[in-house]
Amino acid sequence: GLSDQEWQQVLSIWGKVESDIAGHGHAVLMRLFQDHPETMDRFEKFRNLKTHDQMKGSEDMKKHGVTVLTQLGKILKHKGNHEAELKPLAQTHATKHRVPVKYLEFICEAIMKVMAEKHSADFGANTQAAMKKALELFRHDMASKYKEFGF
Ligand code: 89R
Repeated sequence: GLSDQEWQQVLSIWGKVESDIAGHGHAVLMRLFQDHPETMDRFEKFRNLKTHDQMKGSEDMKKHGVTVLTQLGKILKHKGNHEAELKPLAQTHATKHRVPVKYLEFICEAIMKVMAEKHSADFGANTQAAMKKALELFRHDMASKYKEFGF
């Protein structure tokens, strides 16, 4: 697990994400779809977006970015005691949306990249390492739940 200090670093930098959650969420999804276009096929509602400009102008993508990062923030604030939040999320993503664990790794990479771009001054080596650990814990526990759901 993470130390108290590591959680403090994670939640402190997350405060900066929350100052513009729509901007961050949109950037994360843009980054995910650009680096891994196959992930976009999971979304019926985004399949019509073909170009960079269409994605950039999509209010729907912005809205979904808020949904994803708000949920992730709720999970992070539980500092690892996130069973109650993770279970329903793992259930929909395993059994309904069929999102592979590998895709969770991709979005975590996208989150790290966006945070590094937007907050270079506050996202030093220690904070980056703490954030990476928190996202790894999230992915690890999602993967365990996936197994329980037979995915
Ligand atoms: C797909 C990661 C993630 C990844 C979808 C993916 C959308 C929170 C992918 C709709 C799809 C498809 C939907 C349905 C969806 O359903 O539980 O409206 N996700 C919905 O047609 C993540 C992560 C988080 C997260 C949520 C929440 C909802 C939702 C909340 C709505 C409620 C529900 C990890 C950071 C595939 C591209 C916290 C990815 F590949 F990136 F891992 N979701 N989602 N998602 Fe998804």
